[in-house]
Amino acid sequence: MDLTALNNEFGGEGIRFVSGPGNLAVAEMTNEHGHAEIALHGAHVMSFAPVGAAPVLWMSRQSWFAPGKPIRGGIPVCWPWFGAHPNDPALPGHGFARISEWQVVAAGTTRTGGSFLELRLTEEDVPEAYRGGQPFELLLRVEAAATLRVALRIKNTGMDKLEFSAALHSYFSVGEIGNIKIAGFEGKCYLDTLDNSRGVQQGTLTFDAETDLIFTDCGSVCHIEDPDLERRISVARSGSRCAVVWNPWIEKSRRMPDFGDDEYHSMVCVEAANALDDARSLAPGGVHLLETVIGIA
Ligand code: TA6
Repeated sequence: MDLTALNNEFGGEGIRFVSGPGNLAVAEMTNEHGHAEIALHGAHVMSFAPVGAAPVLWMSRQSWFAPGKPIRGGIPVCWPWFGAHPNDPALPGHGFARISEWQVVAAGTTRTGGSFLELRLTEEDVPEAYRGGQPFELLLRVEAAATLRVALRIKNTGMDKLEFSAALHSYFSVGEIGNIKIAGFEGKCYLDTLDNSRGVQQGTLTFDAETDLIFTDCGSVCHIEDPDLERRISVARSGSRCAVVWNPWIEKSRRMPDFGDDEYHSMVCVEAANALDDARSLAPGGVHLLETVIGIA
């Protein structure tokens, strides 16, 4: 659907569809509480900020904005697998949902004056190379106000079980990675994916090297304490028993073409995930909801 048709059908108070980076179709949501931008490509939340606040989500200045390519930053939707495909490394990392073109199905204002957008993906919308799996329906609902709510609804529309892992892979903007602390994982078990070791988090989480931890059964809220930006970002999850915390640090940043060499200083990922033992299986007709709610305290 072109921008004129999108604006005619779904545009309105606080919501308009514009041509964004790479000429991607982007929904701009603006209301008295906050602002957010969502690309239809990948149903990708690209930015969010409460009114009067600095951007909460991080975006690489080297991100791709192109068909078939994932956007580096914001909130990638990782589905139907998290990380590398379990059997075929040639398949795209973190699944095909974030490199597919989603359809707008609803948009408007919420009862409290926020804005919402709903996007849908089914197997017909998936790039040809990645079709052939179980039938499914994904609905992503984004609500932007003073907080940002992102809810991924996964439905098994087929006749066999639908198995998947997933994540809402949120990138947060921070003043300096070496100065932040993340509270909320104290005493929680994790898998360190860098060496496949297991451990228990001692105290708040701090950063002085590449960090890629999957907390396997942790609480539903954590806080990013940022002394440089003088703020505390809350990250709440539901429909997820595991959270992923990632910063690539120097060497991995240099290996990623869509990630500036020095950009690791200004970001951290805290992801609502269904990964490892929290991967899910839906019976025919079954539904799962994976959600994250982000705010500034
Ligand atoms: O969520 C952490 C992680 O799985 C890291 O291992 C790293 O690969 C990151 O995701 C980014 O993955 P991407 O495929 O977007 O480069």
